[in-house]
Amino acid sequence: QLRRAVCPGSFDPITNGHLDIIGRASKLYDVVHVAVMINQSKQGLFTVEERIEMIREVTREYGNVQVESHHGLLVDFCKQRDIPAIVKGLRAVSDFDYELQMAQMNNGLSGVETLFVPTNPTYSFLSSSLVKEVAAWGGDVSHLLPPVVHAALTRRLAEKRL
Ligand code: COD
Repeated sequence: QLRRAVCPGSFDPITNGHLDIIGRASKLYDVVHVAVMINQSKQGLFTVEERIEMIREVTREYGNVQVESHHGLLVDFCKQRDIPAIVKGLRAVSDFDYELQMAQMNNGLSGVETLFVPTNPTYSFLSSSLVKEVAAWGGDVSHLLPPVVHAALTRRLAEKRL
């Protein structure tokens, strides 16, 4: 039986911080599912399809990463695929409060476990929303994103300015 885990998120867009966690999870599990969770109340900068395409491209080299979207509860995504573990990155104590709540709720709902991986300190301040804000004001974020994602972000922000 293959050992599976899921890395869930919005990934709007995927950053080097996300990628670091996915890459580390891919060494610990046979298959890592990346779940792009659909949140209809949040309008993304990228469509879910675009996010999935970018994640596929930057995780291809790992060889054991499967990328899908999901509309609904994360525990249902896990149940449908027989995934017993959620892997999350923890950036700072501030993440812990909410992450602990979600981990306990998810465990109570279905028994799924959550494992926390400490963020690589290089990326402890990094979030998709900060990257978008800094890039929108012309700041250099090229060291925080995979090159294809940085190119896509630059293009999308230029389109929005037109
Ligand atoms: N370094 C390391 N890890 C990072 C970094 C970084 N710099 N940035 C993000 N991460 C990791 C974190 O583990 C984070 O949780 C994950 O990547 C995803 O980050 P985002 O910002 O893309 O996604 P979020 O925080 O919007 O994701 C929240 C979920 C979509 C996972 C959550 O809302 C969810 O599970 N929703 C589904 C509905 C559901 O089941 N709700 C009930 C939950 S109890």
